[in-house]
Amino acid sequence: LVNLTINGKAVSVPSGTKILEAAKQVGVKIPSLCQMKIDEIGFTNECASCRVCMVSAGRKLVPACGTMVKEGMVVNTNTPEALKYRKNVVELLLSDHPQDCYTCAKSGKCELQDLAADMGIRKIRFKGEQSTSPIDTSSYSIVKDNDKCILCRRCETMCTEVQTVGVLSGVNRGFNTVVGTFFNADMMDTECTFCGQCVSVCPTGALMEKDNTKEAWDALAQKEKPVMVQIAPAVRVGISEEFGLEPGAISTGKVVAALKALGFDYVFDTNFAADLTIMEEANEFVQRLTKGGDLPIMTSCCPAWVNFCETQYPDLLKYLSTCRSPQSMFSPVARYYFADKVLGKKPDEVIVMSIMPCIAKKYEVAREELGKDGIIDTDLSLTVRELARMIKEAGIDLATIEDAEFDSPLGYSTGAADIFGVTGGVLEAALRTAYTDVTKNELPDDAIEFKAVRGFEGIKEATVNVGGTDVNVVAASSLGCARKLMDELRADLAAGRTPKYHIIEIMACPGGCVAGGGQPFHGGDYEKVKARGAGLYAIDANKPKRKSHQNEDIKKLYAEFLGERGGHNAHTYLHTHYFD
Ligand code: HC0
Ligand code: SF4
Repeated sequence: LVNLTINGKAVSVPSGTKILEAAKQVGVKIPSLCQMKIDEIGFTNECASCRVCMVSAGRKLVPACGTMVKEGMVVNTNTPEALKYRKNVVELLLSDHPQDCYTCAKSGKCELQDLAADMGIRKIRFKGEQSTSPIDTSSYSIVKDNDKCILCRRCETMCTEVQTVGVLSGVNRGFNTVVGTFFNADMMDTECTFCGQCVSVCPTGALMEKDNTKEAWDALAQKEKPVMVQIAPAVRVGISEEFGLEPGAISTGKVVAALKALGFDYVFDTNFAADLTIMEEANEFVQRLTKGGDLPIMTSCCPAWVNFCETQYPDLLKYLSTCRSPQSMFSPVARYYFADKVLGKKPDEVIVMSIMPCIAKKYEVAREELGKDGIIDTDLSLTVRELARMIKEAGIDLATIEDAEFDSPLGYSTGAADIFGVTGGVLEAALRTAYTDVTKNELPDDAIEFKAVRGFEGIKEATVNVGGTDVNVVAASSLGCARKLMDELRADLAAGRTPKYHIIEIMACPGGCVAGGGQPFHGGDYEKVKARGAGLYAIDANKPKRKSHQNEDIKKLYAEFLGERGGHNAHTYLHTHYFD
């Protein structure tokens, strides 16, 4: 251990520790903009580029994020020199930053704004040249505004090291440096998967979701067409933080009530369609298993993972389940079944929206194949953050609003559906039903929790005996972890080996949808993400029914509309195909 003092407090830390980390151990917070470390997901951004964390070490000023502790070191974070240096750095950053905090999408959540406020900066002393780049609005999901970029490189580290996609990187030199794309292509023309993890770690408004709240307000203002909305599993535990509730607090009834108060005519649950996804996906797996089909089967509900597979592993697309995601199963059921049967409306006489913890879902809903006869299935997909803004704009306090119930029949779900929102959950839900499909028996209540695929490790595997067959399963979250599994699968196939797994679940965001790119910003605090996951497991544990095949409304839907599992209608409305 190395012994040093920080602001007069003695601390002992392993050698190799940086001053900034050591300071945390004695409760000393050193401001920083570029530094962010999330051990759980292997994300470390310590490029020491912003110089906001300068502290006095002996007679020198050093960047705390990039300087290792030394035996006997005396660190002082608040000498006059350090305070002045740090303030100057922020003032210089502000001198080349658009002065539009009032109207910036990140206002109130911006780390640069917070820092300027904490440092008591009251005017921009330096007037200099301003960088100007066009704002990239080319995609359905992301708005990239380089003028707001402070070159912290968190997005680059996320995209390159954790997600292994490599879309974003620093280009040019000196004042002309920007975080750009290959040949400065528009985001829509890159291999971006729209996972949104770069947005999740951006400290400013340089990377944001595309804001579709105006279209949502317009839809609510018109009176001709009823507006239906579905909310994803991870929304109910994510949104709580936006309203001052504890991370992971379960706000299901409150979100429903807030959506009704906003004027949505029917509030339904994506979870209903998650149960439906399990019915189709478990059936597809059992068919492939028993009839010699392509194994492993890979889950297809995460749209960023589907984008990744299409661009990076087109040779493996046949292993993807043909099941649409729950979002994209829900919408045709609402449009072609509920609208007709309950409302007596034609498919184009209703509006179907979704609230998702995800920005890739905005891209998913724009896919032409997820529609019929020129009518797109899902009209609009909003993130949790956009919904929170709408709720605040309407003056509704989610924290105190009285709970309301989902509308019926597309509002009922089993516990299996809730856990979709956390890594390993889809796999666990599928096993609960696949077991019954194969053995015709029910898993006993004390055996339905597959603990081996729970938790926040990037790759979790298990072997489950299903009716005498050992089924090898694996769940991966983050595209970097997905890449490991895909490279392994490719190598096995090339060598003529039997692939190792029967079922592969992939979620692009590390931790699953609870860490989605459309969730409230976690600011690097992964405990929040874990709390959201725990919230979903708690909902599952407290539901009376916890297996998708026990959902009576789903059985009714098959009887009245879909016919057989995996049958003709199911294929028309619930399955899809992919593009290389
Ligand atoms: Fe997810 Fe989903 S679980 S991708 O993470 O499968 O976004 O929450 O809605 O569609 O259900 C996100 C979350 C969903 C879908 C579901 C799946
Ligand atoms: Fe990379 Fe994901 Fe950001 Fe696209 S959305 S640039 S893939 S981190």
